Amino acid sequence: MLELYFAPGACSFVPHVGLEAVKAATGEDFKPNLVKLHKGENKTPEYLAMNPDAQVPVLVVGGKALTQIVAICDYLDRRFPQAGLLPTEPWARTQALSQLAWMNNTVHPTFTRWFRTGYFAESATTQDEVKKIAAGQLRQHLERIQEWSKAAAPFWFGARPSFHDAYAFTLLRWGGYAGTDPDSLPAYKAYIERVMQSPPVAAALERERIKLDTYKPQ
Ligand SMILES: N[C@@H](CCC(=O)N[C@@H](CS)C(=O)NCC(=O)O)C(=O)O
Repeated sequence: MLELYFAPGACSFVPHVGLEAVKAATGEDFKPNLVKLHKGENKTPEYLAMNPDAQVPVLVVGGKALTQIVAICDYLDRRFPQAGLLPTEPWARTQALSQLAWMNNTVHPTFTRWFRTGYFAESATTQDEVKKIAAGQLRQHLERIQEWSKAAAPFWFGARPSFHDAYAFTLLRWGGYAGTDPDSLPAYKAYIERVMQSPPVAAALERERIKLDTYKPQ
């Protein structure tokens, strides 16, 4: 059976939703393994043997570990084409991977600067600057996602929710911590409210016990 190592509210939500969509479309079940990051469960020798970067997600397939969201999503889509997770036409599929890679390698690391500022600067003054710059960049990234979300009908790729919808939810939720009020991005928020109601996303939200309730004015 497929296994997913995930942490509530983390980026592992993206393959988590993908696996729920696969289960709904094909009946293929998965074992969810909760990793408590705050307790260092991602730093044990056993975990580091699966992912030396000490990160979630990890997908285990037949005893072998697969890391990196973009690769995990590509694998799930190729293995379960009947789930319709990504477009099949070559150009549309590659564009979809381009958007997913951008969320993963550009937006996501900007949040890392906000959440884990201590990795990037030592003094409190410099950390404040790093956070302020990251928060401004995040806002711009979220505005770009809002523009894309206006084409969602009702989801990113049409009728069925997929990885991009899950990442869009995760990034808007994280934006709340960094001072972006979801109400200030009304089209994005309305789209995410639809996404949250879809059965695969609702199942993953329930398992992770998370909501879109993180906003704190800075
Ligand atoms: N590029 C990686 C990013 C993974 C990542 O940043 N994971 C974070 C959670 S969102 C993590 O596990 N961080 C470990 C920690 O915070 O200790 C991927 O696509 O899998």
